[in-house]
Amino acid sequence: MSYRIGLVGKPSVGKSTLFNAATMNDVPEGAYPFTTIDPSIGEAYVRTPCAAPEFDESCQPSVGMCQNGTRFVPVKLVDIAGLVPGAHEGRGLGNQFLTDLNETDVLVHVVDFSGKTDIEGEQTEGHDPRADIDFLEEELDAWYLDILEKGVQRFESKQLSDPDPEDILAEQLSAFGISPAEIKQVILAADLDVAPLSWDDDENERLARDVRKRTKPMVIAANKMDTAAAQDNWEEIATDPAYEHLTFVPVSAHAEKALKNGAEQDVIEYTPGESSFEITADLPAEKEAGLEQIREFVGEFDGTGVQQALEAAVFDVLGLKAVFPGSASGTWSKGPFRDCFLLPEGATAEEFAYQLHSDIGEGFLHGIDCRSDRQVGADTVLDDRAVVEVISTNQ
Ligand SMILES: Nc1nc2c(ncn2[C@@H]2O[C@H](COP(=O)(O)OP(=O)(O)OP(=O)(O)O)[C@@H](O)[C@H]2O)c(=O)[nH]1
Ligand SMILES: [Mg+2]
Repeated sequence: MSYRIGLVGKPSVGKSTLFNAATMNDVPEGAYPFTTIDPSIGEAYVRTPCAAPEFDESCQPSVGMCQNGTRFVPVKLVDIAGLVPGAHEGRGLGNQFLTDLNETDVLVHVVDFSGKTDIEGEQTEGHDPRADIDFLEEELDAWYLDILEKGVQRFESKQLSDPDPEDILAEQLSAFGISPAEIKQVILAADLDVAPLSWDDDENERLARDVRKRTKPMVIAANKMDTAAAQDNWEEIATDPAYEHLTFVPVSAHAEKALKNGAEQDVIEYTPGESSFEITADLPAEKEAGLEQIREFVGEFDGTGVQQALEAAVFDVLGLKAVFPGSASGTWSKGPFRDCFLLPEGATAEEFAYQLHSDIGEGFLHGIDCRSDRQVGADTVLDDRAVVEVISTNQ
């Protein structure tokens, strides 16, 4: 399966610009709200150091690519329509937005840190980006709460059949992809009584928020950081203790787009995500000056932030790890290090085998950690960047 990262945020923050820069697509970008109506889905990548050089191999990726020893593993990126306050009641593009959101595993909340767009995405000056961060969380929570409350009502109407509350709630919240066991964990972690009918409004709200945080983990992409106003806001907000629960990444989607364009036109050499690039052609003075400005920016912020935001979402917040199928003996039927899989946090050797193929999983005998040549059992939790050969009766 391919993981899906959703780009969310109010209109005009730069979601489509970031989407285009990351995927090199051509979705319309515009300085007016609701430029994007249908979500666009594209292929983006997250980086991990390739394991092939450690084994003196040169890799041949079956998907994605490898540049200078950096593996680019594909993920799906979804450019979702702008969200305005009241969307859960149908404002703006309302429910359309919420349906698109359901299909994502993790969110990158793109926030216009320049403060030059108001809460509805119209041009203004001096808007506090904190209002946007708050509103998006509140909007998502309100939407979860609506659905949770319907679940509680259904539970109430089924009292005669004495159902387990977590079963009814998980069914009601099924669009969010949460199992009865996970709901129960969230209820217990929130220190709530397991009987939904005893919950008051505050407790319902708390539970909705906890379920939202668990099913839609989020990174803040502080966009438009190429402007002075955004850098001032960054100083204040990224260190604000009120937002300790969030991961912030400074981003200039414009800079990434310019560098990708330059690389495509063969005037610069740039590996996405890096904090430097090389100009390889004679350029008009104006263009060169523009690139020099970007050079200063990527030097100071350690890249344009586009790759970094996607990677923070996938590795830091969602907790995925990259795992390479290996060969302990160094013999490869289809070429070395063709694949690199993203697996959920806590994935075991046996789960990895199932990911390769259900038959391989069913015949699982043991794994071999190719770095140490040691056997690993079915329940061994794999590390990030593990290189594992699976030994199975069905090979
Ligand atoms: N300075 C600066 N401007 C940016 C950056 N990214 C986007 N913009 C500008 O912000 C405006 C809105 O960009 P879009 O990508 O269309 O925004 P959106 O979030 O997709 O908007 P909707 O589709 O309406 O929800 C455009 O004028 C972009 O050129 C950036 O990194 N820096
Ligand atoms: Mg857009």
